[in-house]
Amino acid sequence: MFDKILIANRGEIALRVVRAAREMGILSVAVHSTADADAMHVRMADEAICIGPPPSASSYLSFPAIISACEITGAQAIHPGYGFLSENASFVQIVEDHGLTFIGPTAEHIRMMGDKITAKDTMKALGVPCVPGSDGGVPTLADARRIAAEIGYPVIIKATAGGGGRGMKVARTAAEIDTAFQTARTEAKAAFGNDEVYIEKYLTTPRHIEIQVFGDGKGNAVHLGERDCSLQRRHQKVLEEAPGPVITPELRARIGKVCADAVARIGYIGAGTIEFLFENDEFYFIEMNTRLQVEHPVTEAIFGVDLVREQIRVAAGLPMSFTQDDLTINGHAIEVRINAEKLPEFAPRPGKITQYHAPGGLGVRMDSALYDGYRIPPYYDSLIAKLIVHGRDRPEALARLSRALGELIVDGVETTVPLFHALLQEEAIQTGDYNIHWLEHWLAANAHKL
Ligand code: MV4
Repeated sequence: MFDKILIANRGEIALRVVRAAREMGILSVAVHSTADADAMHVRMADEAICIGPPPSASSYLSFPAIISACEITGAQAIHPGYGFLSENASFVQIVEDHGLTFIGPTAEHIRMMGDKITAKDTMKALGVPCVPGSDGGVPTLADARRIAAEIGYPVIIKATAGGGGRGMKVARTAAEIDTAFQTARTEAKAAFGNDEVYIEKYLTTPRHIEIQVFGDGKGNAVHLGERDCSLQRRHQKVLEEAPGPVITPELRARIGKVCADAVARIGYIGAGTIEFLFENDEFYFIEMNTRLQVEHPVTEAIFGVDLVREQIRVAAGLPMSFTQDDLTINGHAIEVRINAEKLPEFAPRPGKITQYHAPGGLGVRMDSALYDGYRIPPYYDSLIAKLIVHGRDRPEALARLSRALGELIVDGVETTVPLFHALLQEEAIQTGDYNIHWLEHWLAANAHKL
């Protein structure tokens, strides 16, 4: 096992990794930009090193600064958290070239899943159900017209280098295909330097269901059920829950086994998420994320596992500490993302926290790097806390979320907390009857109340 690891991240996720490392008897090194000298992750880690000025490109994304910080401190491995360098295959290669260990998948697997056409081809070949669509890339407008007509409208054109909602265009009828195709290609070229696109049947009212998988890199893998992340605004998740309100044990076991078998076959190591659209009781693969996700705590809550601990174990060559048979679901968990943003525009509002009180009690987990007097810098993501509640069932989790939100005090900046108080009043939230469009529609009608 490692003696010391470096955390190439900031905020709540850096703190999350510090905590796992400490429980494992592993020393942690925080890195920080000059804007984060007073950050909680810096205070809580065993050591800290400044790696550059505020812009991420010069600090949290700087390969030389981070590799040097490992060499100076003697850290043997790097945990990337999420975002930043977590899905950067070139970084993984450089880490390994320096005799260090990347706590995450191989460069090869990151590259494979980063190219969405390759990811889909791979998953399809492994028996994972995919959205009907083009067989690989669609090079010309003539191909696009022909394939769209074959699939049937509406269709969606996606950039192979995109993902997470970037570089997509819907064509509802044949009259829209020319513009959708050309715009998608032009935007993909400008955004990613790669204009290759593919076409899928556009599913009109699916849910976003993602399966948590975990591999040991030696051909063994498990699944840890699903998360329903359908409540999104502009491709940003707002609330996530596990298990999914409409996923039966039979559906879970079936898709879970398909996913675990697929990642076992490719020799995947560490945490991964296989994203699906779910409509009319069918799963359709869209993308795989080769990182620990923001919403991992809801899975941890219902399975009683520490996913970061497992990431560190398998990176060190140890086996996972559980088998599929050990994994059973206990109750229901919900996470809400608390952002320093002004409603109803969701406009970032950095500033000084004048009063902070975290909720607590049974079934409440607050993942946050906030403290009284903290100054939220303007350079980074506006996520300042994740409130995760766990109950014996979904109604109990909802009641606990309401109670915990009532205890929370964050003064000095505006936050997304009022959104969650309002959402908890909605029948669709209480019953779990929502899809990927529900929140945008609700906001269009209810923004004035926020
Ligand atoms: C789709 C889709 C409908 N049909 N693909 C958006 C993010 C990216 N991961 C995939 N996305 C979508 N792909 C087909 N074939 C609708 C979306 C989509 C969406 C997906 C998940 C959560 C929220 C969403 C909001 C708008 C569109």
